[in-house]
Parts: sequence; structure tokens; C-alpha cells
Amino acid sequence: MNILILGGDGYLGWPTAMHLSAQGHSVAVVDNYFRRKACDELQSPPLLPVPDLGERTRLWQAASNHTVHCAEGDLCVWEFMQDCFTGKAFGLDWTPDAVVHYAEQPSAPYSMMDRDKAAFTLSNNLMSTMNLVQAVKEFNPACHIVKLGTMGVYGTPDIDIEEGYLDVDYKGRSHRFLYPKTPGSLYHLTKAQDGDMLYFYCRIWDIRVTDLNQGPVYGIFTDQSDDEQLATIFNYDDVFGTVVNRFLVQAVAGIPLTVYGKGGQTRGYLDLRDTLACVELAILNPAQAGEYKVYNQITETFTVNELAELILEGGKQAGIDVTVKNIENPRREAEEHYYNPTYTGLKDLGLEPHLLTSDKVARMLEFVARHKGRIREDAIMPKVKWT
Ligand code: USQ
Repeated sequence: MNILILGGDGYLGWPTAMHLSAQGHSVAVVDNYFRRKACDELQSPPLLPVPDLGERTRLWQAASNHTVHCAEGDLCVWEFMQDCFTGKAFGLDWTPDAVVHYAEQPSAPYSMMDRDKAAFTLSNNLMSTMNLVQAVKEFNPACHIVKLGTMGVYGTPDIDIEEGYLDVDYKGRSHRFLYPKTPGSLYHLTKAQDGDMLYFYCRIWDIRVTDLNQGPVYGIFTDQSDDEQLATIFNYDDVFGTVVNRFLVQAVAGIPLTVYGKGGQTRGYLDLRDTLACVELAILNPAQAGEYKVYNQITETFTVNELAELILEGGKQAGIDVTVKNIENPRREAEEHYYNPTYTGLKDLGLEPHLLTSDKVARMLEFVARHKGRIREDAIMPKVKWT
């Protein structure tokens, strides 16, 4: 298949590009380097230095003999989106059969930082999605859009969370609605809005969409990135680092794990390798014309306190002394709540999860410890408050 990856330089994008290319697909990636520029601006470099896309694709070609095409550009600019769909951006005669859409501002704290960052998050996330739909309609209406969504669109309702839809019986009649959305940051709100937009265009233009409502991802290793130069962007700062990755670095740096508030916040988590497997499964099992498929892309749930406990256990195995400190929660979120999401769809398609164990934590800690000298301690404490 011809697969276009929007946001192909990011934490998930680059590992996805290598994974799909290793399966023999023709892969092209585009990115505007937002994440790199924001990390520079916030003085929060990733743990490992990351070569640019041109260099990454050259290194990948040398390691695997597979070619990944790449281009730099802004997908909110319609002409650039058009060039990606005609292949002009890559010097190819090419139209994608599937598009993986990661090209959104992915950080909740970033979206809550100030007006400009809120405005950027809103316009970037919605305009890139709208341009994508327009390009699919114009260049290949059969093209399957696989959009990365988030479990955060559901919030933490006091009833079970279904996989995308809710059947409502009301006054003797029944209807199937998208599951109600109660996002907890402006970023999460944009992911609710882009989902609504895609569902709308499925109904109106019969496009094909799969929305992957993913939980926080952790990890650094994938089958393709043993070479550290091919490794993903691994952030541990308060804006772009997800909680497990942050805790791994805090443990190695000797900083008490920053549990926000009471630590009873429960989320669904998954290993980076499982993200790649899920995206591949979604591509191989496309939505029908007019169908908006939704999967909950998580493999297990934890409270923040349970995660901290696992890092403590892994630390013991790795010979690292880990401590934990509950600090004031910079976010507005429930710290003790009911949480029971369904996540059977991807397992039914064949997903075999890599679960989070203390052994795995110990291996990741050992990896981070080899790069301890690069940890910027000033990037760790949370600086963005929701209120
Ligand atoms: N948390 C801590 N201490 C920390 C960092 C986070 O207690 O040092 C807590 C947060 O308050 C939250 C939970 O850990 O309750 C998860 O936080 P996170 O920063 O790992 O995840 P989040 O901000 O929700 O966003 C991340 C990704 C985002 C993705 C989302 C999936 O950045 O792109 O959409 O995970 S979900 O959380 O299911 O919405």
C-alpha cells in the first residue's frame, strides 16, 4: 500500500514510518517540525539528540534497505496538502491508499499555556484535519484515514466507557450516538472536535475513517530502533513527556516521582510497540465507505499511584533508589473516580499487548541511566497550571 504519515517526525510518527516500511509498504512522511521547534522554545530537549527527517530516512535506508520518502511542510497550507496527495512533495507519481494522521499539537499542557498556544492548537489541529478530508475527496475518495484520537475525549464519566458509540434508549425509542465527550484540556477538546468533523464527513461524503482513541503511550524501544540514531523523540519534560516516560527519567535523576495531587487519576496506557501494531491493524482492516470506526487504543489501566509503585519495583531491580512525592496538581481533573473503559476491538483484530511489568521498567531505567548526563533537571517540575 501507499501510506502517507502526517506528523511523521514525532514520538509516534517516526517509529510508525519505520514499522510500516519494514512491512513492505511504500511510506512517505511529512512534518513541519513543530515538536522540535517547541522543544527548543521551551528549552526542553529530548533525552537523545534526534537527526532531522532527511538524515533519519538515510539512516533507515542504510539499516534496512527500505526507502521512506519525506518532505517538510505545513499541512494547514492547502497547496502543501495537495502536493502530498499527488506525490509532488516527494518527487513521486503517487497517491496514498491510507493516511495516518498524527499531525496535531499533542500536548495538553501546551494547549493550556497561553492564548497564542491555545489558538495554535485549535487552528492547527482542526485545519490539518479539514485539509486532509478535502484532499481525500479531491484525490482519492477511497483513501482510508487513520486518525490518532485520544481516550481523553471521554473524560472520566461515572458510567462505563464504550468503544466510540453509546446506544441510548429514551422515552421508548433508541438511537446510537457518538459516546458523549467531556475533554479535560483544550488539546483534548480539539481531538473531540476533529472526531466530530470526521464523523460528519463520513456521513456527508462517504469517506472512510478509523479513529484510534489512544491513552498515554510510554517506552522507547521498537523492533526497528535498536540503533539509538533511529530512536524516537523521547521527551520527559512537563509539556511533551507522558507520565511513565517522565517517571523513568525522574527515577534516574534522583528526583522524587511527581505524582499530581492524590494520584488516583486512572488512565489507559500502552507500550509504543503496541501503538505501531494498532495502527497497522487499523490500516489492514479499513473502514467501509461512509463508516467512522472507533477503537479504544489502550492495553491496561493504572492510577498514577500504581504507576509510581511499578517504577519503584523496577528501580529495585535496576539498583536505583526511587522515591515518590505527591505535589499540587497543576491540572483540573478528578483525582479519585470511576473508570471502566471497553478496549476489545483491537484485541479482536489480533493485537497482542506488551504489558507494563517491573522487568520492563528496569530495562527502560537502564537505558535512561546510560544517558543520565543529558537529563535537564530544570525541565521536570510542572510549570503550566490549568487555572
Ligand atoms: N501526571 C502526574 N504526574 C506527572 C505527569 C502526569 O501525576 O508528572 C498525571 C496527569 O495529571 C494525568 C496522567 O498522569 O492524570 C496522564 O498524564 P500524561 O501527561 O501522561 O497524559 P495527557 O496529558 O493526558 O496526554 C497524553 C498525551 C496525549 C494523549 C493522551 C492520552 O500527551 O497526546 O492524547 O496522553 S489520554 O490521557 O488518554 O487522553
